[in-house]
Amino acid sequence: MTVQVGVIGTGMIGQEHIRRLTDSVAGAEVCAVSDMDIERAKEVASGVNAHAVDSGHDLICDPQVDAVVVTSSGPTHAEYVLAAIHAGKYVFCEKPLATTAEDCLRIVEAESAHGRHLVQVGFMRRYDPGYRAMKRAIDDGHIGTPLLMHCAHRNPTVPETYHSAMATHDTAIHEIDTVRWLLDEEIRSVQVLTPRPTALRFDHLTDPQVMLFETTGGARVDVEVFVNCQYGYDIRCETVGERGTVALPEPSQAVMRSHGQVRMGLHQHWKTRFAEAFDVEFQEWIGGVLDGEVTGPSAWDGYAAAEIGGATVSALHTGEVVDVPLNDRPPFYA
Ligand code: ISE
Repeated sequence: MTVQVGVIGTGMIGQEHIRRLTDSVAGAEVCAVSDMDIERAKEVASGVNAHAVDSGHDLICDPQVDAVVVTSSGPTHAEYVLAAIHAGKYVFCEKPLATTAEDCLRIVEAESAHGRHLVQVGFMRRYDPGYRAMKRAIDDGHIGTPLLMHCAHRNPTVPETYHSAMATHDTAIHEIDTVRWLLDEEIRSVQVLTPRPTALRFDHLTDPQVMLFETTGGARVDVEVFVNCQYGYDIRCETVGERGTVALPEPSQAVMRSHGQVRMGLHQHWKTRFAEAFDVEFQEWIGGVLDGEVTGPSAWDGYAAAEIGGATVSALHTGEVVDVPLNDRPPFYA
């Protein structure tokens, strides 16, 4: 059987996922797309033999659509995810699940009331081979109890529209999710340090930022977010345990030896650095839809990331240690 997928949002990431679902993922076909810009939707649709529909809500109700992918702008996510749940359709939503913790909770409540897991959030790092190997090493006890994690998230540059809170909601949200997933613990408090800013940034932006998280089990995590590092897209993570450490490998690139030097290229964009992770993520999601059981990052993970993100932005503004006001996890998401 082939899953007929409808994609809401045909911007950069929407087009990437449409291409991926068409060319790389087995068992899926994109049958419908929508966008605020209907001309763009028509153009993208014609490239993959799909049809363009007038709105995201029409796409969700389209009887041909089995499952929905939401890649429209963040503020529209909650209404589309809620509509998909009401229609009883599987929905893959790019991060963030919603722009407020309250809206994430509405989704959690709607899905729990529906009684079946329909929502998956696009935290693609859980599908990256390096992160997966790290998770296995931790779970298999190879480094003992994890005590510390050191992470860095560096982008070469960001546009002028990027502001200081986006360092959390748009960028560190990936580390927030991976820390919770790797350690299988919640983040209970956060503080943000702001070193001397880089001169190579727009004035309104605090960059770099260092986020210090404490988990419920007492592990400490530092996350450097530096979005004007100039030199490349560089993601680092090392977990320090009682008996050893485990770190992400250098993403595979050709190693050149010439002119008396050893050189290796660096990724410049998350699209290429995490291309394999995105492919695996969609293949597993489609497999889950076909099996009637999606197992990826849940609406609860989307809610937790939003709540921890909110506390992180408060910590940036106050300079204080801020406790994360996380609700208790309902058994439905155990
Ligand atoms: C972007 O939205 C992403 O999700 C990337 O992974 C991240 O590196 C980047 O900072 C974000 O803007």
